[in-house]
Amino acid sequence: MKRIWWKEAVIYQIYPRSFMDSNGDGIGDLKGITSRLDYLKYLGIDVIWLSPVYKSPNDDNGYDISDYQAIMDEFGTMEDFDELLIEAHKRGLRIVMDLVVNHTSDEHKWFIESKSSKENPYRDYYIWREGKDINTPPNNWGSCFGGSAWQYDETTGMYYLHLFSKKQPDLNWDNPKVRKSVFDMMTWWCDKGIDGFRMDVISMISKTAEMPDGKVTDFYGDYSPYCVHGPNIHRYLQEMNENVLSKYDIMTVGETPGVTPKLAKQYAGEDTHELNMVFQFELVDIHGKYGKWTDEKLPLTELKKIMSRWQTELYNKAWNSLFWDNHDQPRAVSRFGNDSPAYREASAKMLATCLHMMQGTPYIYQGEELGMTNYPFEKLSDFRDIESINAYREWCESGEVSHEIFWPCLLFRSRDNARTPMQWDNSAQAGFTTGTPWISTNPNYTEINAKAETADPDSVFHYYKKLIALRKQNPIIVYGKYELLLKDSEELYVYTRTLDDEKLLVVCNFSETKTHFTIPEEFIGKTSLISNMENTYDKPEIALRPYEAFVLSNK
Ligand code: TEU
Ligand code: CA
Repeated sequence: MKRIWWKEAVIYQIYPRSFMDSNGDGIGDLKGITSRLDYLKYLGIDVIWLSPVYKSPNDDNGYDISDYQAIMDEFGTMEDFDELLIEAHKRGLRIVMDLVVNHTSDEHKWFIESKSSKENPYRDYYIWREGKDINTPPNNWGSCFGGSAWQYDETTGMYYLHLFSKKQPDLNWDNPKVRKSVFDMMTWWCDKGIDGFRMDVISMISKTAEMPDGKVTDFYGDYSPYCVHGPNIHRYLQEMNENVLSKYDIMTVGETPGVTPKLAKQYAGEDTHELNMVFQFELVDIHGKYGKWTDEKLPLTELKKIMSRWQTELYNKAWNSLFWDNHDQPRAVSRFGNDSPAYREASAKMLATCLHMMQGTPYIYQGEELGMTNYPFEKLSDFRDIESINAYREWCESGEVSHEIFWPCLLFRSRDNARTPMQWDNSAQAGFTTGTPWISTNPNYTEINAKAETADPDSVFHYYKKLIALRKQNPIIVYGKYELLLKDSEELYVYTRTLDDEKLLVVCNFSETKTHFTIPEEFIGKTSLISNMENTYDKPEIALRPYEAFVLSNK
């Protein structure tokens, strides 16, 4: 079979603001990342996905870009970036940039021009509409970060669309000049030698021409039928592929909220000439009474159904990306495992086994390889994330929901759980900074840190290192066919991978209870690839301990 580097890679996501601070200002930076490349090389990852490092006023921590071809002041200089790229390539590590082109910052020169007058050549770089009347936006759509999705602008007396914060005006992709400006910028980065793009909310760049009111879900109307998977989305991505992507040996992964396996086969089909893979959100974008703000855990049978549908429906047609968390999600071990002292390590290793034995490219979010946990926020001023702060204000301070009900949901789902400083060692501020960090360090850094774990062969870190090595040694893990077993079990996640006459059995106990399992005959007494607890697996009947996980081969 044709071997492709991004299908065999393990990708590590860095959120630069929280990864490593080299100059004591409490904010992570590019030189800090360069200083930690050997750690990443030792872990065994192949590709770094760098969350945005471009110039930005940081209304949404870099996802509001004011200059795509300059580096954010707090993160350093373009020379620092060039050094990072050279040092990464020296170590055989690739760097994938975060492409945020559904919107820019309102401080981008394009928007400053666009809002200055209706006749400005950049006017149609953005989406301007007349209000229904002076105080009423063009429709009832709500922004992801609270409030209306429309901002009134005095200068020209019109509203502009912002699906995220009002400092993130949406670009008008129907304007060919916008597409050309974006493609030129992408070419500039590819010519610098980067290795690909993660494309922020790329499923949202094509909107319908008509923009009617949406169905009211909480405070505002839902924009998604008109702004997600829009009429020209595939044409624009094919145009991007033809003008830029196809000219370089790079990888692309689309962040596509709302994507289904059927749509993914178009976005990331083997021969659709769009993207290489997409992130699906069926597993993480669980919604309850207050939108995403819920502390409900997904039943295991539901999780298995979602994961299995993606594994089977994309097989040989498109490529999966595999993740438990990222900079927008709570910490995996707190959400899908058990972060109590008794079970944190075992459940972190179990989750890693479950994900890294699947078909697709696995993504590790910074600190996940250490088993880092959610943060114990105590008050609203502990938060930094615009989404979390606005949500508390919109739901709680409005009187809609009591603090007692909303606070546990905020604690459980806030993106800030993933944005506390990377825990390097047990020195002050976990070795992340010599200054005061921009967001508090999790107090459990004294036990959970890279220095302690790289020195402990039984640590979560070394378990991830083993899994990454297994993927390189066993093509069946990359290319084998997936099949779910025991679909109705609420405790065990059991599946097989098959490639030619080789077969793997993956068994994960997602529960805190001892659970009986019968090992199929063909695996008894053969090879145990990896397990997170001492066991022999040489007889059919076993009782799995809480969060026990193992992988057997039929060879
Ligand atoms: O996130 C897109 C997105 O859908 C977010 O609303 C995310 O799913 C949600 O916050 C999870 O609760 C991307 C980036 O990953 C995110 O950091 C940015 O804030 C957002 O786009 C706007 O650029
Ligand atoms: Ca710094």
